[in-house]
Amino acid sequence: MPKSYFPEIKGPIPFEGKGSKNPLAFRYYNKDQKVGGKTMAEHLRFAVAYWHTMMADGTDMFGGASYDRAWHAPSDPIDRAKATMDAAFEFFTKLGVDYYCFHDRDIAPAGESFAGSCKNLEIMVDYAKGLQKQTGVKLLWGTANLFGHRIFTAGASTNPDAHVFALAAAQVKNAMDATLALGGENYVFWGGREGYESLLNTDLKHEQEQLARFFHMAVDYAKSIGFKGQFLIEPKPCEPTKHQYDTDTATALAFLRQFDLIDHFKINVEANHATLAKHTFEHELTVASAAGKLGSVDANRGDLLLGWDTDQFPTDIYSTTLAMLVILKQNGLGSGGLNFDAHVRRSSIDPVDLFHAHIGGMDAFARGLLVAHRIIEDKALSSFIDERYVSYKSGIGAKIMAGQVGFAELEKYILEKGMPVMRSGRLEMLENLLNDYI
Ligand code: XLS
Ligand code: CA
Ligand code: CA
Repeated sequence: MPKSYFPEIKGPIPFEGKGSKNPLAFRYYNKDQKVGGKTMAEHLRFAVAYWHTMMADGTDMFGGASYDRAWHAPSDPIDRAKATMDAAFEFFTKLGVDYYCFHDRDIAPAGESFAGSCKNLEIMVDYAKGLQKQTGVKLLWGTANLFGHRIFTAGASTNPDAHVFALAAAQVKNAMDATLALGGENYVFWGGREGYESLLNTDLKHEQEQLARFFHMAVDYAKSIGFKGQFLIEPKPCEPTKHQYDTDTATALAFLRQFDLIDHFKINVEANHATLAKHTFEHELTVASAAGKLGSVDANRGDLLLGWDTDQFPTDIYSTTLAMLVILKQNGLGSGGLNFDAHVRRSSIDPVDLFHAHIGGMDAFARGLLVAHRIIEDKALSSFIDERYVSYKSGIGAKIMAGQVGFAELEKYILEKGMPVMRSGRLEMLENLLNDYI
């Protein structure tokens, strides 16, 4: 029997339904239950974020580690990485999720040299391969940590020093190799420190061109190794830099279009990054989806009273319902999924808290899925919205949309028909309706 890191959890976490009093059971997430044409597992494609769940130790700005993780005990870095991975796969299977996500430096420790880091990554990729095979758990996405090492303080691909750009490229090359080797279904680029503190020392135009070069190299390299996974950009407005280049979805899409990268990328929307950008989560999802570019989701939430990236587990049914409305409307996330980029609080020191946190997040999204599915089936919102835009379906509206009239014709129309009549947006009524469904 291999060592167990969660002996109190016999696993897999059961579905017990709404009335259950068992805190270690699902009330809504019932993996194989069909909602419309797909099972809940197929709709939601949950993933565990390795960096938070396995690597975090409770450290914050004001103090050091608060959790003792048995899997961090071995003193040799590779032994520690292997123990951590054993614990990770035990956690994935006991929880009952099909996917996980990692940065290169989460699964493998940095070495003394770049070559040493690559070697460590290779060792851990082999180890992960074995555990994936044993458990059936798959890699949703891989990425590279281009922000932790101090050499990346002034950015990775947007660094003013081309030597640092080269290091970042070499690291991403290896992280992509690792993602390919593990059958990763996507590869994520979050901006890390790709932004700036001050224009006093920054050539913004040059840095954006560097970033575009980097992405083109990534596209070329993926092609050369036969990586068919989806590339995703994850916008964030700030933190760690004051201004990040991939500020929000609209900005990232404009960047991709400007630099002829749009065909190669979709967006990974994170809820907490949306609110940091002063958008709602559903706004960011909708902007990405409207462009046909919603690829995946980092499922978490911020705290409205704290202005930073708190990465808490999602528990708000309104938010998950509104998110699932967007996701269902575009018929799912394709190769993407719902990655819990979230950590338990500094005071949640026990390994079992990791189960409570994920169970809550999974139930919140399962419930959001069920509610959103009913709203869509009943056309509860869409019939109102369709009616609101009905004037574009015929007459002058149809001509506007078909490009058959211009300003001169519309002036003539107004002179003939007179002033339009105002209509209520019925927001309060719709809010009540949403509450009825929830
Ligand atoms: C940080 C980001 C990061 C990405 C992956 O704020 O959320 O964790 O998801 O690099
Ligand atoms: Ca994220
Ligand atoms: Ca975050």
